[in-house]
Amino acid sequence: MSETQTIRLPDIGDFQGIEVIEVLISPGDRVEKDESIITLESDKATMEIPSPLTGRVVSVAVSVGDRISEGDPIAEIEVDADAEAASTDQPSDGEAETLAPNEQPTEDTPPPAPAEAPPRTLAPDAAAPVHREPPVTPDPSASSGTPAHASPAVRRFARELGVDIDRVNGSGPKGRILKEDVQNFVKTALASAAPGTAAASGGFAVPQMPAVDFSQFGEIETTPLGRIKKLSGAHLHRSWISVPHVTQFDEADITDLEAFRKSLSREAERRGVRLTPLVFIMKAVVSALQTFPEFNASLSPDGESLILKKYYHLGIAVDTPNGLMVPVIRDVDQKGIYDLSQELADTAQRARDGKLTPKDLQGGCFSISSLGGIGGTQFTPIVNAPEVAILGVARAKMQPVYQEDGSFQPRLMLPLALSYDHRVIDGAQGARFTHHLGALIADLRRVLL
Ligand code: CAO
Repeated sequence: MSETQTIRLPDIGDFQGIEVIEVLISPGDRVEKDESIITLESDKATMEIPSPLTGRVVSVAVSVGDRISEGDPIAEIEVDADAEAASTDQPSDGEAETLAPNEQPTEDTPPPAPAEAPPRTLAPDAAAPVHREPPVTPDPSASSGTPAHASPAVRRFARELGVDIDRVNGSGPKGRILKEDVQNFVKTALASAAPGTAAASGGFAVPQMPAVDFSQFGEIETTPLGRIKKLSGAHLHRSWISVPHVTQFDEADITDLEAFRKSLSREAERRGVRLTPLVFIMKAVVSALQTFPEFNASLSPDGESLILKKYYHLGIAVDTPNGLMVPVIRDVDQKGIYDLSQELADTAQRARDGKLTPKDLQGGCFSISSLGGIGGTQFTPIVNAPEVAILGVARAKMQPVYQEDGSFQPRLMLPLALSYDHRVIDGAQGARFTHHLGALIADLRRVLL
């Protein structure tokens, strides 16, 4: 049996009276769970709101131009009984769980993540201008020179076609770029470019991977990528091709730090937390960022200036069953080791349970990706743009280290890999930062200096 339920606007962070710029459903439409139903736009971010339900749209309570806030009704849905039962049994993807209709968000039932809200799976900051697309364009001369005004759906459509949205002229209200504008752009580009000359643009095009029928070589099984994997994949790809990366390697002698950490284990146990090297590294990173402020910064969208941040929010890469997520631990400079451990453990658990909210994923200044608990000697992390640097931490290993008296001592050495945006950070600064960080980790008393 089906029943009618109301979809309301979930908690989407610090937004009130946010404008509806697109209504993607009409009465009579069928809508699937997680499918976008409306697009909202503030002066800082554009986001799609997904349906928490599968069913038929009975009525739509909002129109383009309306301003809505958390809890306002969006639509009435006649819910499919089967789909509802299925979705109760099997939460989709494991990402932020969806709200039951008419239910207010609570700590245990977090709101759905807006469809385009960055999972900060190495994700763009929702507080920053909406996506900067990779420079794939058939006609750079067509650039309007101003940031594109388009909904996430249109941006996604453009991205799928390899179109740089900033080059498309919008014909919608206030110059908004519509899907038809992207289609016309592609038609014009195809008509004007000679066959096989994607580089007729003067920009560069990523050559298409040829489609291969793998089944001709043996048995295969095709499984769709989850939403988090798709979002993080797009963000990683964008960062990879738009940020000129350099990775600087170094190591820190953590023999003394490890002894200190072990000396605190009883106290940590008493407080109900588990101390790992990561929280000490976080404190050392903040100290290094204070010494090297250009690492705690982002390039302005026009690439003309550097925005230095006076707060210290660190993104921490978390391995979840649904893919990589990078929740943000705020004000690391103001928190002690035990509080940080507790917050890190809680945040990592919520990430793994798919209970992070968009707010948990925003505002990072610098990221740390620690694979030390898993293994490996080194790796090259991808900068979490619009941040300008990321620290990779691999597994510490006991090694014979040469001493000035000619002897070798067994020391516990921690491999560090700092990837940075070479547009902002010079190689010498990268080496200085990494060396300084290594010295801080080796002797945390230096953090006090
Ligand atoms: N060297 C040696 N041992 C380490 C270590 C290191 N660098 N880092 C952690 N360990 C140890 C810990 O001390 C712990 O052992 P004990 O329980 O005996 O103390 C064990 O490894 C497991 O640690 P952990 O991984 O559970 O905890 P953490 O605080 O180090 O990391 C978190 C937390 C959430 C970052 C981690 O669990 C995680 O998800 N890492 C994956 C990040 C990732 O996927 N990165 C790739 C992104 S692509 O660039």
